[in-house]
Amino acid sequence: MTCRICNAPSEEILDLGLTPPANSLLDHPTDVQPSFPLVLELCTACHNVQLRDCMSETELYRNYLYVTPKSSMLTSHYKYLYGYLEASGYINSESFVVEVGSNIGLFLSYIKLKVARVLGIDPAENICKMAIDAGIDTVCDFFSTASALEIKRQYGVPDIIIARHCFAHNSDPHVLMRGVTELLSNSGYLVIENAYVLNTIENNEFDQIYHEHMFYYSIRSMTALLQGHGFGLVDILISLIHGGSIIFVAKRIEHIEKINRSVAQYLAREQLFLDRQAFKHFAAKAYDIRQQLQDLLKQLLDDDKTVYTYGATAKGNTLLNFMGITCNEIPLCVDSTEIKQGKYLPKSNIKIISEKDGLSNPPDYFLLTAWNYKDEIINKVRESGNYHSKFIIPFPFVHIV
Ligand code: JHZ
Repeated sequence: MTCRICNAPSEEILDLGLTPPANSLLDHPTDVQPSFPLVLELCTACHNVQLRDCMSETELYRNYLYVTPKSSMLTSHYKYLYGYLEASGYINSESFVVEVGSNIGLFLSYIKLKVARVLGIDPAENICKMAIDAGIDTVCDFFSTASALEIKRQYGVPDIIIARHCFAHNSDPHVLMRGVTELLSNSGYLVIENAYVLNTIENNEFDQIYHEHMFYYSIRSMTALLQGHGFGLVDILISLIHGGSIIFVAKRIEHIEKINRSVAQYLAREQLFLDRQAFKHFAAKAYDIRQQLQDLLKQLLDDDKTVYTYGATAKGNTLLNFMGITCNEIPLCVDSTEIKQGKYLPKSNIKIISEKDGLSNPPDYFLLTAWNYKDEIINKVRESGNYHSKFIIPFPFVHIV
C-alpha cells in the first residue's frame, strides 16, 4: 500500500488477523462483534510504520471507554514532563497551553496552577463531560483546521500545543498538523508524545498494535511529517511510560534558534537499530510469545489453577485475540475503570470486574494485560494482603512474578 505520511510504497511487516476494535467493550457477550484486519506496514522511504486498514475516527472515539487511570506512575510522568519542558524554556507561568486528545483532563489538572491558562480538546462526548465536571475547560471536537480556527477565535493563540498519545490515533496526521499550523503562535512549541516504535520493537510489544494505533512513530517518520508542514524537531525526550514513549518537541523551522543534541543522539541510535531485520525479528517474536503463553496457560489450567487478566486494556485485547484465548480459559478481567466494569472484552467475552471484587476472590495467576503498570499493580495487590496470586508478564519475554 502507500505511506500516509510521504506517499512512498509500504511493505507488510505483520498480520495479526481479523480483530474487533480494542475498546469496543460489549454490554452482553451475545452482542454482534464486527472484526477488521490488523496489518502493520513499513514505508520504504520515510520508515513510517502504519496500520494498513484504518477505521473511521468517529466510530472509534465519539463514545469512548478509555479513561486515563489514576496512577502514581502517570503522576510522576506528568511531573517529569512538565519539569523538563519548564527547565528547557518551552513552557512557563505565562503560557497558554492547549492539549489535543486531553481525555478527562488529568495532565491539564496537573499543570493548571503552574501556567497561565489551559484548554483541552477531545472528540469523545462522554469523556469531555468528565473533564469539564473536573474543572478543565474542554472543547468537544476532533482537532483539525476548522476546530483550530474556532479555538483561535474563542480562546486566542496558544504558546504551546501538547498532544499526548493521539497523533497515532488519526488515519491522516496531516489533518492534525494543519490544525497546529493554523493555531500555534509563530514562535510556539509543539510537543507530541507517543509510544516509540524502537521500544515497541525492542520489547516485542506486538500488543501495541490495534485499530486506534494507526501510526508507530520513529524519529525519521516524525521528521518527515513535521517537515511537510514547515516544522522541525528541537528536542527529544524518552520516557518509560506506556512501555517506552518518545516526546518530540518541535517548532516552525524559521523560528528554530537552537536544536538540543538529544535529536542527533537519538537519531543515530535509531538508525543503528531500527532496520528491516529488526522488524522481521519483531514479527517472529510475536509468534514465539503467543506459543509460550498458550503453552503456559494450558499447563496452568491442566493443573486446575485459576487465571484472570488484570487490566481491560486496548493492548490486552490484541494479545488475547491473537492468542485465541476466551472466557472458557480466563473467566474474568479486573479493571479500576468504572465505565468498563460489567462489560465484556470483545471476542474473548471475558467479563470485567472491579479491583475490589477481583481482590476479594483472587485467582492463582493474573495475566498482566496492563503490564505497563506492573510495579504499581503488583504493589496494590500485595498491599491488599494477597501474597498468593502470581503475575504472568508477557513482555519483553514471558515470565512469572
Ligand atoms: P493503559 C490506552 O491503551 C488507549 P490501553 C489509547 N489508545 C492509548 O494510546 C494508550 O492508552 C496510551 C486499568 N488499571 O493505560 C485502567 C487498573 O485496573 O495501559 C485501564 O483500563 N488498575 C488511548 O488501554 C488499564 O488498566 C491500576 O492500578 O492499553 C490501563 O490501560 C492501573 C494503574 C490501571 O492503556
